[in-house]
Amino acid sequence: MTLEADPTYVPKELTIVRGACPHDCPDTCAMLYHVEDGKLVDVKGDPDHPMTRGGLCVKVKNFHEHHYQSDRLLHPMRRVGAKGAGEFERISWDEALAEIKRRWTSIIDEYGSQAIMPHAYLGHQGVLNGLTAGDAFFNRLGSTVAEKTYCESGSSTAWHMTVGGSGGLDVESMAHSKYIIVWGMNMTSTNLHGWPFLLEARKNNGAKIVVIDPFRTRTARQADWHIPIRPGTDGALALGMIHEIIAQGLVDTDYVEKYTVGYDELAARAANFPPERVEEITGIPADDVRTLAREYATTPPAAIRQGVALERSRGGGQAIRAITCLPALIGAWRHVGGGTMEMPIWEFPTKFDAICKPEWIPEGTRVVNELDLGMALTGELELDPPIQSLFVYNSNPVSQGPAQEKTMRGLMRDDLFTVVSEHFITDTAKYADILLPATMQAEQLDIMVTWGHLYISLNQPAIEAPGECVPNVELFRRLARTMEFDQESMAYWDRTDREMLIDFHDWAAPALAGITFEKLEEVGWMRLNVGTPDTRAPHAEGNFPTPSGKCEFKSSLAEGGNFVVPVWRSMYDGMQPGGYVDPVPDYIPPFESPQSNPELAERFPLSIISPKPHAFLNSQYGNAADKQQVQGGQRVFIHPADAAERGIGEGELVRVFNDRGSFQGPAVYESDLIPGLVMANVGHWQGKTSGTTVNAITADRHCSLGNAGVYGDNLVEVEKVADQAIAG
Ligand SMILES: Nc1nc2c(c(=O)[nH]1)N[C@H]1C(S)=C(S)[C@@H](COP(=O)(O)OP(=O)(O)OC[C@H]3O[C@@H](n4cnc5c(=O)[nH]c(N)nc54)[C@H](O)[C@@H]3O)O[C@H]1N2
Ligand SMILES: Nc1nc2c(c(=O)[nH]1)N[C@H]1C(S)=C(S)[C@@H](COP(=O)(O)OP(=O)(O)OC[C@H]3O[C@@H](n4cnc5c(=O)[nH]c(N)nc54)[C@H](O)[C@@H]3O)O[C@H]1N2
Ligand code: SF4
Ligand SMILES: [Mo]
Repeated sequence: MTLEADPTYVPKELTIVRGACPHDCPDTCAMLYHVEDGKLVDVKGDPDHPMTRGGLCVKVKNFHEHHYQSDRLLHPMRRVGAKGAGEFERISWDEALAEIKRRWTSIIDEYGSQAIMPHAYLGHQGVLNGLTAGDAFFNRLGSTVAEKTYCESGSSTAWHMTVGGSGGLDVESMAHSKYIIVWGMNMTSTNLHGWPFLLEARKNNGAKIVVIDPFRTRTARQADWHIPIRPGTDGALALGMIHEIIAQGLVDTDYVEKYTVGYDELAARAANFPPERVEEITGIPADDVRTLAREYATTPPAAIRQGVALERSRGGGQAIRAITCLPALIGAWRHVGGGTMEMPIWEFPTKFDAICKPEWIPEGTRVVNELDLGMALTGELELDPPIQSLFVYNSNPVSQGPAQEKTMRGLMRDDLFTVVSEHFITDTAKYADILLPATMQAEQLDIMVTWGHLYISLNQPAIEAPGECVPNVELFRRLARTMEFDQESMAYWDRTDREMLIDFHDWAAPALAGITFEKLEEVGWMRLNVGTPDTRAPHAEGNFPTPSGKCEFKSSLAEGGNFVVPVWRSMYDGMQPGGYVDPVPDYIPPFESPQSNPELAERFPLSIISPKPHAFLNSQYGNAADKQQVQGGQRVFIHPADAAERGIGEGELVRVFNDRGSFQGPAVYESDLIPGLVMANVGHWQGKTSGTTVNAITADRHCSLGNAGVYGDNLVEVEKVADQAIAG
């Protein structure tokens, strides 16, 4: 039988709409939404985008299915069961908004508006729906100001102190590098689209790729040299390298003289870190420290890619200061492909004050750090007035914040009115009194800036929002109307999304020369006007945007006390003066490690790190069956020697614990870890575990710079669960 064309068949019309990935990921991929009859049928990476190169990651490659996931929240809901039980009934938007207004009005009457606290991070990274939407609303409402230091605050503070608001090295320029250090970053999982430039450098220039990481990750396995390091000791290694660069006469004295300040102080500090001492602290053989310093200083162009993991222990910020000094010391910035990359977001001329309206914050309003949420809700942090209402959006603090069990206890409070705007009923959303449904990226308009490359992208809506989902910006527009803000403030909200996006960028800035909103509507994404990857050497002749105009080995921002770094206003606005900060980089030992806290290590002898999951984006996609299959469950990776010492067999259920809490998972023998170190990925959902996840053991304290969290600075003990059961 021959198959004949069906004459009644009408081919569906395929529309392609340009979009951009919304996630808190340095790659910010350019996307092509494929739409058929109003349905999103496929999402592809844009093959023409120099970073995306047509590919999306394992998390997002079936992004269209994510939009239609059956457990998606589509309507406003009200809690009907006990707090945390996850039982809700559908209500209308009008009912939800009226309930919020009623509860907030009574809280404001009784306690004042500061009894309301927002909690948001970068669940969405867009200018409108990530950075913007809530800050202006809550500033106008007069709520407690929530300080957002989940990520990059330590790094950004250190970066600004050293090289100012510079974009630094372009990841694409790393194709020209000859020596590349990937420091505390698992690029093949977390910066997938940056990695090919390193491979190109290896292929074309014979570049050597070095990875510094306590775990032999999938990235480290592909490197030419993996240097295992004890967590939280990178500052000592960087100072050891500085020591050796000076000792071996490898300083670029001309560059240092012309374009840096504080060399003598830095040299004096580094004198305390001879390789033998560095070995004691870091566990890296002294000869390796010497070799690393020599190779790095003598193989131009030399590049350092810094990961966020560096900031997650007590001295993380100072370590990043020391690392960020290295390129100026050897004149690496002279070359295309030389220098260091942290995050280039500072190149984007986004008008943060116009977005967040810091001038709306009533004078004297208090600041509460989001990482202190558990303490704030349980009264451990003495707050007057106490937090009576929490409004969560773009974040999942039960999963991603520290001190998980404390946060859960706080959220159980009967007198706490909790509202959560979400895509799904997450570990945090379970505790909501009111749930509000949010749109996903193919359903909304936004401009995506990024912290991993130099392209600005426009995400255009490709499909209608399902159910009653609204973009965050619309959520706050509705709330502003509900709370009956005055006319002047309503002028902010009465603009269309498009008008806001136009107002929120400085289109006259040199970086946006030749770029207009209309052009972005046409082409989707454009490279900022900051030089091409093949020619860009932003600090070949200094030009550091610091107070001195030089790379500051000795930081002028840290001199004179009252230390506030004016970094990214929307994220770190309200950053408290952090007391004394050493203006010269130093090694500050971790709060918790066997070396720095032997007493604690008697009870909890193992260090733990909880890096990013390969198949989830923080906790997002942790509820998708196909992603769970790739990622596996909440497992506990432990060195075979540490497991043997505890009588733990491979695959046996273990409990990881300290004084703050515990979580469980099967043990996986992992000889690619340094002995004494346990690893468990963050991002798993509690419903898929024994009820808690890795952040149950994380301390709710802050690093010494930028109020960053201490996700990489915790001690634990591990035991077999069976033993526990027998014991009682
Ligand atoms: N697949 C995936 N990609 C992501 C994310 C995700 O959840 N999943 N999250 C995104 C976000 S929000 C961020 S911030 C970035 C973060 O991306 P990365 O900077 O890569 O952060 P991590 O994965 O936490 O840690 C990277 C590596 O640092 C190592 N490490 C831990 N502690 C230390 C230390 O003290 N010193 C050194 N030298 N190394 C250490 C870990 O073993 C890990 O291999 O990734 C983004 N990309
Ligand atoms: N142990 C450990 N903990 C960590 C880290 C670690 O490495 N280890 N990393 C830290 C880092 S670097 C980061 S950045 C933080 C991340 O912390 P979070 O930003 O809280 O991480 P996500 O899990 O991505 O949660 C974002 C939530 O926002 C929701 N969301 C997404 N888009 C929208 C939207 O448009 N509107 C609304 N209303 N909601 C939306 C998502 O569904 C998701 O539940 O976690 C930190 N926590
Ligand atoms: S999560 Fe990152 S790598 Fe994956 S599609 Fe989005 S931007 Fe690209
Ligand atoms: Mo992050």
